[in-house]
Amino acid sequence: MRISTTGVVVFLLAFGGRPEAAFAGGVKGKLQCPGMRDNRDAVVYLEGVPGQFPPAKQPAEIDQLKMVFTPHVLPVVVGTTVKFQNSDPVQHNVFTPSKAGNKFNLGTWPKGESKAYTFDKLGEVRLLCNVHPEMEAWVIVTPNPYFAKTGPDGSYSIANVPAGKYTLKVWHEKLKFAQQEIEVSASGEVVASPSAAR
Ligand SMILES: [Cu+2]
Repeated sequence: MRISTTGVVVFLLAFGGRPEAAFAGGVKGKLQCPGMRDNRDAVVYLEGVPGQFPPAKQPAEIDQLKMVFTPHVLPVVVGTTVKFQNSDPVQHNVFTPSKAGNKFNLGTWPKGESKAYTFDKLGEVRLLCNVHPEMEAWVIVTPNPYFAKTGPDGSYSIANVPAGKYTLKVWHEKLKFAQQEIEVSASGEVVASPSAAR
């Protein structure tokens, strides 16, 4: 069998350097969050993806700025360390009543300082500040990096998902969404837009 030079070049152009791209698809959709200001801050994630998913070496970060936790919702892979920064000229505290956060209380610290916590359990972790009761944020600890957060228009996109059958779940601080079974093929995109139960 003879393989033409042109054929090899075309093959390399198509698959060179990123062989995983040939065996992965994507999941995208658009969610509606009825009764909310807009459709942002829902976390869409996949359960049942086989494999080990080490957390990023760089910590994620949540800032306390102008009396607000930013971002308000932070999805992370289990094992990820999050650095809590205080950028305000007043003292802030960070604690959680949530089991998935082992009910930590990191203490209270001034502007320019930070403390870190490593999230080692799956689930939702509600963050509060005992100095300012109106401050609230959420860390959503997921089993793998196949998650996305919706933007104001409700759209999300999860890229480079290995082919397989998974359960697509949605977390939202106030709404419950139906979960959905999906099948991702080696290429191409699955569209999944589960709806919120009222
Ligand atoms: Cu505070």
